[in-house]
Amino acid sequence: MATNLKSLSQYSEKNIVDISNKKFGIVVSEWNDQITESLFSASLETLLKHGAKKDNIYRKNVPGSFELTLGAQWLAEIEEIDAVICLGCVIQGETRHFDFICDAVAHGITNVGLKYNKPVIFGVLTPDTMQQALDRAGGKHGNKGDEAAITAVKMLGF
Ligand code: DLZ
Repeated sequence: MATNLKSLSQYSEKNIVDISNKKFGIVVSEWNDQITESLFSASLETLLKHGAKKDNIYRKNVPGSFELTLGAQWLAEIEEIDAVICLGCVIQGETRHFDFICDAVAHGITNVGLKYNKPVIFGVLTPDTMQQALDRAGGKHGNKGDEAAITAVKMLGF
């Protein structure tokens, strides 16, 4: 993705662009799928609402959030794909698994975006409890899948 240099007179505060011809990859972790399916539905709905075409949206499932990085790489390396959204949910447990997975996926996703020079969005919930996850997957704190999609759209406006 080449950066589209805009002067101040062309600047739009909301940074929303025409995405009708943009292609999106969405990587969905199957772990905690009650949550990640809800994140996916919200992401999809938001992309469609902003003008993306269903035929331009590609979904890949991975077993857990740890695998989101490689899934993101497989989609990001496809030249036609403009942005990748990674959706997962890692719930704090009693093991150190949580820290390893969260650190790995945060760094991994960042690196994929830098390597392919495309937006690769971190739509991963890292709550302490399932209730907190539900609150952020269509509950009282909204839906982070929607926010992840908006972030992708905004980044395409740069
Ligand atoms: C192993 C594991 C655990 C304990 N917890 C979660 C979780 O809360 N959320 C999640 O997305 N994945 C979890 N996983 C699976 C790992 O992400 C990964 O799939 C395995 O460690 C295999 O690499």
